Amino acid sequence: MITMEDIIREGHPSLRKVAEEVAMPPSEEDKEILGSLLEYVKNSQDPETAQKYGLRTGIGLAAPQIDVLKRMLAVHVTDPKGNLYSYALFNPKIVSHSVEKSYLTSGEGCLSVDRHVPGYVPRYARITVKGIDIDGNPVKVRLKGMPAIVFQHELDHLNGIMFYDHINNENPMSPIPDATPVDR
Ligand code: K3U
Ligand code: NI
Repeated sequence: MITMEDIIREGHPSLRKVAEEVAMPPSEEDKEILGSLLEYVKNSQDPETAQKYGLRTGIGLAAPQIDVLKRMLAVHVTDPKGNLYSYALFNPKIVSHSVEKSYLTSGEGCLSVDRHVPGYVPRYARITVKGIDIDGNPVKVRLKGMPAIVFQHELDHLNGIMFYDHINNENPMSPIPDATPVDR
């Protein structure tokens, strides 16, 4: 299982690299890695398991964060209505997105960043993502709100981009044009 010791932190060069496509059908090794990403996020949201292993709570994790430069990510997040969005995908890709933007009013956090970085991170308000699930089946999902924001944060990790790269340096809290605020 993945613990905080496996998660690399900002400054590590792998966080700035573009990850490679995963060969399909997925190998057993790649399936194991993808499964372990989702397992981490679930474990970290279970108070007993998180305490036992010292896991920082997360709602997503991407393979480059455990120094595996392959296009794999996991998201496990509940929207305000209580709907669970739980995905583990190989080769995820945004195939369409809204013109409208959104941003998290509380800003974003990252398991690879051990500090608070304030500021609004502009994201697309709605995205459609295609990818391949752990069994090798194609998946197409439409997302908005928090799940869409988390997906874009994790997709950025596959391209060597950190959330704070998107923050306006001069005024981190300046209004983002055509953006809808999202509360956690
Ligand atoms: O921000 C975090 C959080 C934890 C519990 C509930 C709500 C938020 C922890 S940081 C986090 O989960 C990142 C995961 C990372 F770094 F591995 F990508 C995902 C994320 C958090 C906030 C906004 C967007 C993405
Ligand atoms: Ni992150």
